[in-house]
Amino acid sequence: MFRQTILAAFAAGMLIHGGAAVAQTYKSEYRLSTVLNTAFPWGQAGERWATLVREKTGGRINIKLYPGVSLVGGEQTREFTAIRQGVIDLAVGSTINWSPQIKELNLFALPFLMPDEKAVDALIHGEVGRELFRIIERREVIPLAWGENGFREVSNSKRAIAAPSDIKGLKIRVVGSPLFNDIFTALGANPTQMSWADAQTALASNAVDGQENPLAVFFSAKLPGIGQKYLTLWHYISDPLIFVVNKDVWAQWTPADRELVREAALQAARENVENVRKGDASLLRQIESGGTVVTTLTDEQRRPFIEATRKVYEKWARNIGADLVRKAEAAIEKR
Ligand code: X2X
Repeated sequence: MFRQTILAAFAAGMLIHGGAAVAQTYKSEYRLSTVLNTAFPWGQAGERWATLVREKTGGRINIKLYPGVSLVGGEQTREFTAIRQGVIDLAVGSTINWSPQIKELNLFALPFLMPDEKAVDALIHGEVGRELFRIIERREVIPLAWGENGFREVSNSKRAIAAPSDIKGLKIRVVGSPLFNDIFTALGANPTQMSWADAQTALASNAVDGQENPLAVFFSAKLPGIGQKYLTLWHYISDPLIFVVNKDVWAQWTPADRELVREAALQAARENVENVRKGDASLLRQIESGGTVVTTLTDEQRRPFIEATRKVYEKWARNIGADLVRKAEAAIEKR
């Protein structure tokens, strides 16, 4: 009899809390926000998460992808606030876009902090990553997994960049917190903040000369086709993605379903990081064979860029929190 009641309650979309049946219906659709669509690893990661959740929950949790940050009219730096407010149920979001609300996420944009993938892993899979998740959770958003947009390389339509003097005077599109303005100003460039949607128009009309984004974005957004002829691999920052859920949505799900959503996020994130990393070599070949002039900085050539942005690094390290930055530096040192 009791068993039947439980089954009937589930069938009616009711959940059992502490033995008492409460009428609680899952939403028919949960809205997942990303900036990029499924032509990019980022959008694919969101889609994969949605698919895995649907499979694992037998369709109880139905997630739909809203790329182009369309739920906030393309204003990617307002995404985190919209997640808190419940306009967005889930997101796979960039640390860059959420750093205006969570200053600690600027950590990943400290110029030349992370020289390689191992350094990224030392942060996201270590104590620093756990601390950042606690900070996000205190802001009432539930973080589940770390993915990757990738190392951001600089491109422009005017000339090859091999030294800070080459970047002088170039109009460079940036997004995120004022940290990016500070970096490019210190290098003598002319940074201008705008959304990704506006950036593509601005690049196509030559309103700006250049931009910075990972190889997969540069390639799949077809930036060479709109005049971005010069690409410099300088690995100045890497941009992790974070898989999150709005906290009221999270609370609404049964503990068992929450675990399934978490597992799905971890799996989708792991696959996303693998895809981004193993895709880079072949992307680079395609970019080069398409006629883009690629400049790969040697360690020696990176040094003047590091020196030119050192004061910006120190200023923002204080802003982010000296303790957290020291912890990150130590973890990278030990990698
Ligand atoms: O706007 C960008 O450059 C992008 C797509 O990489 C981010 O959302 C941070």
